Amino acid sequence: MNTVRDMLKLYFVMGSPNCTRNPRQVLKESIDGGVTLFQLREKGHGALQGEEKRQLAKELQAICKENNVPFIVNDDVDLAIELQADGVHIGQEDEPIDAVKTKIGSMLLGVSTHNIEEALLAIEKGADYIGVGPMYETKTKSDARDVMGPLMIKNMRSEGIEIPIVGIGGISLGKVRDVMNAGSDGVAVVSAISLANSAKDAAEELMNEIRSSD
Ligand code: TZP
Ligand code: MG
Repeated sequence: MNTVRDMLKLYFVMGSPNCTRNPRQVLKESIDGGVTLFQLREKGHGALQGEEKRQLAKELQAICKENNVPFIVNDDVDLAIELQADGVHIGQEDEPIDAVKTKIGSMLLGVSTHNIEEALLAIEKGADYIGVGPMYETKTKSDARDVMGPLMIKNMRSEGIEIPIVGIGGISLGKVRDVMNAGSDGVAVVSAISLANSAKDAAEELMNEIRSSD
């Protein structure tokens, strides 16, 4: 069984609006390239809803299962429970962390955080890992907070925060090492994989940079 830290190494976050081709194919290729964790984040312009979203979620979950990659659902706690996903990821604007924790029981809980206070609260309320970002400028999330850079992760570690951390936001090849060296356990990316000509090559190249940061 992989630890949460292992799973966070190369965390691919994606929904159909982030892809220019079939998200099932993009996911499969990315896993072939070494993705260690997948989050369905079906959000933004053109995002599927209702039954269409449920169907996509089931198909992507099946691809994850076949390839032993844990499957996380963004925001939609009810869908995560219905599908018995491996986990849920929530932000500061979603349901309170402790309420979600109670609902999901032993499923993994990830929480997006932007400062030390939010990180400490997430830990207190039972998060299994935290996302920290945006590390860099991103076009993917229209309501992203101000860029904080890898320094925020370094500061969290200096404050004694030991929970598994994944940096997110604008991370692409060449930026991975700084995020890892700041104390991150991995990198979470959307467009660096979802919009690459080859999701497999993109994931492989990112993984090489992650490995060389150790
Ligand atoms: N949360 C903070 S930034 C971001 C999310 C979901 C989007 C990251 O997308 P990209 O394409 O990797 O910059
Ligand atoms: Mg959210």
